[in-house]
Amino acid sequence: MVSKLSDAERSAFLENNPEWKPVAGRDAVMRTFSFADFNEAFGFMTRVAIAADKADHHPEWFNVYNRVEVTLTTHDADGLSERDVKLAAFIDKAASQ
Ligand code: H2B
Repeated sequence: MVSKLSDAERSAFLENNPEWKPVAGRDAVMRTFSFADFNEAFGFMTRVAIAADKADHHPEWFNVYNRVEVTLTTHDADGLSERDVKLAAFIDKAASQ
């Protein structure tokens, strides 16, 4: 069983990661990434997909050409958990490579 972030943990995450925005109506966060072209966007998605599958924790995402919208939440916890915090850190790193 995965537990949800406490209110303090959620606030700390949002404060330390202002590019990740809370999603209206659900306990989730979202960030949009823009790349030079589809090739770079898909390279990013591939790196994230491999790490996410290894961790058994997967993003919700939407891609159009060079843009990738990523939503993170933990379905098993019905809200944000430490798994989303870890995946967000990996995603931010992958996007800057
Ligand atoms: N990804 C996300 N984002 N949340 C989950 O709760 C989750 C997941 N659960 N990936 C995993 C898969 C679960 O369904 C499998 C059975 O381990």
